[in-house]
Amino acid sequence: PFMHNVISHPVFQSGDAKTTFIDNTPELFEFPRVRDRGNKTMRYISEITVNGFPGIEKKKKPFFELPRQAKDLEIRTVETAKQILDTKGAVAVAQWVKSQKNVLLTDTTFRDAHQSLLATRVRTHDFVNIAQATSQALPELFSSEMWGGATFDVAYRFLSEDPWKRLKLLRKAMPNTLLQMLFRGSNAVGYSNYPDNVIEEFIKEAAHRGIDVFRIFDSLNWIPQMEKSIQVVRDSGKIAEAAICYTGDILDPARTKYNVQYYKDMAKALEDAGAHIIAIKDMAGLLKPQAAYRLVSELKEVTSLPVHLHTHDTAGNGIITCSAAVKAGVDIVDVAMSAMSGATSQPSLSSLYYALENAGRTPDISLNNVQQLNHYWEDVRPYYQSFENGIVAAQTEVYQHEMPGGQYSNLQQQAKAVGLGDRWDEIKAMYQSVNMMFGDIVKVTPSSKVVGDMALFMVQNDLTEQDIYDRGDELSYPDSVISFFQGEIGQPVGGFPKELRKIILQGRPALDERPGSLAAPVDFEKVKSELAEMIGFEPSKTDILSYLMYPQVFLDYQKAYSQFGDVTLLDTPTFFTGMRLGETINVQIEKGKMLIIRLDEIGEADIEGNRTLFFNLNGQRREITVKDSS
Ligand code: 3PY
Ligand code: ZN
Repeated sequence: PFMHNVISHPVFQSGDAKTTFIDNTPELFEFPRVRDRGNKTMRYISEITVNGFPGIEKKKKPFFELPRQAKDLEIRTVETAKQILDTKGAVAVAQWVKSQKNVLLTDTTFRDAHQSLLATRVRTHDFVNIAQATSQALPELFSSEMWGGATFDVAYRFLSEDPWKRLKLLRKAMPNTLLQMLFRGSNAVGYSNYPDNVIEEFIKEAAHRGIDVFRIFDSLNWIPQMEKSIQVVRDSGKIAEAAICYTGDILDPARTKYNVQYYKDMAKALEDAGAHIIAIKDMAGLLKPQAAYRLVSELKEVTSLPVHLHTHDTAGNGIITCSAAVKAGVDIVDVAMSAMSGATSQPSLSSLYYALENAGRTPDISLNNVQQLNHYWEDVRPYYQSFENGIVAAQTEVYQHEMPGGQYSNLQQQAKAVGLGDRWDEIKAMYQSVNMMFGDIVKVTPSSKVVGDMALFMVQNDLTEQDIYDRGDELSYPDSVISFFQGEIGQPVGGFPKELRKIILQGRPALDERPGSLAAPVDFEKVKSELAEMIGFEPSKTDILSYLMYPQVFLDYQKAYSQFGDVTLLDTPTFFTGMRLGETINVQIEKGKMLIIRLDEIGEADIEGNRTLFFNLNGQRREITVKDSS
């Protein structure tokens, strides 16, 4: 047994403690550090145990078995797309994709699937536990989509996680898989426009830290807002996948704005802008099977680039849409593990496999391995039950309202929050009308939020379209709506409706140029010192970038981190529901270092509402007092 106290160490007492003393006797500093981490972790657990997890109904911690791990995987040795990128570059990957006879797959389980089903709440902990097995089990995948979109914001805001750390851990666990992110063009991973140098630094840093494929889109399909991103991705030696956002219905003669020709022209323009791959980004799941066949066939005629299809299964037709696209020659399709698929998510990987069996172009994968991985997700999904969006069946109504999968449940929550929960059908109908009022625009983050905010605003204030034209210049509109009409997220296809723009802007200035071209570049050194001042340590490049995207969210994350430490180490049931009386949990804080925590007693609340929780931490009794805010 060593002494825990530095002051009582003989070398220290002899007055001979030089700076090497610390290096030579690290164990003296180890104990307080472990104890400090233990205290922070127990403080977090106490908060959650007593007050519940913010934003969800407090409930008793359910009993869960450990998730089944993938077993008896068939190990296949193939040259992976990642190896081709690393040895031969992005153009070689695109050529390799084109030379495949069978359709390739992107697995969206780590990003869009949970964004669309579970409000983006799946934690790094649960990805890391299956990442290596996924990479080994499915070497034939084109890529794993695991970053970007809403994952960035939600990680900091709701999960107390640093998304860059997720990237680091997944990169390490999946060395031979292309890692793919969704990038919102000039909105990066945020909701507003950023100066060009922020876009540039963000992409470079993400590429440096392991992103291989950047799926770049603009929420209004405005190519000038995608060009910079495409160029920087190319310059970083990574794969620039430029997306066409699909809206409307190319086979509906009444919807002429977004016809096949429109999408073909856009594909050609993206190819000219330097894309390596063209994505069809069907974010709401509007692409019906016959339309998919026609669109893919015609795109393949005008572009020499591979075509990658992304759709959502909201209307229940996802597998048929993908099959039709495969028949028409699509090169890659997005699918998810079946336990994380269907409804607002992507179609199921294994279902698509069986749908294509013996039809030619069947994906080259081990279905046994897919099923093994799926066991894990069957067991993990119930951890997130509180975040399920409630859409358990197909909804063909999406063909009318056109709301993206990720927005549906969000807007529903927003509606409930302002007391309009019982007027949801009206809100959906209003969403559709607002889209037409705005000139039929592409709806995806952030433009979809503009339409949603306006629809809520109109229902809340019992306004009709006519009311807006009659007395709209006296109303105060949601900020997102004003900023859209000011041109701050870009120019919609065909321009703004002039009269409505005038009514809503009420004399405010408006842009018709690209906002990013006018924004002053960010002075990174200056931001660095400002941020250092606020957080009390020198921020890393990734900290600075995150702070630039989400200033308050990032600062709140830092504050929570200094209070509770690294809560990503907790298992998910404990993270969301705390501990049961008498329960023991293990928290691996480092290789070979474990916190063994038992909750022995929860004291009564005192008159100020404080409760003391009695724990046993690695054999020692500890007390934590928290305020019961019930
Ligand atoms: C996002 O931007 O988060 C999306 O998933 C858009 O579909
Ligand atoms: Zn999507």
